[in-house]
Amino acid sequence: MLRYTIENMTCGHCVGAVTKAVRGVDADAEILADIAGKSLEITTAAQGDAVARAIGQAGYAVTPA
Ligand SMILES: [Cu+2]
Repeated sequence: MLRYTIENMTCGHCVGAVTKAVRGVDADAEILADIAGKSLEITTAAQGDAVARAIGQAGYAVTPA
């Protein structure tokens, strides 16, 4: 499981955009977002750096949590 802090994930739209970015790397990824905690848990077989890069390219400030 991957766990990230995403500082600028502030609403449902952001969660949708982040989810889309992650699914672009792994269509079967399971994503658990916590807007209040600015955290994201991802169950995926994909490489963490590929997932983080995709989230970053979508415009989100992603750091490992
Ligand atoms: Cu938002």
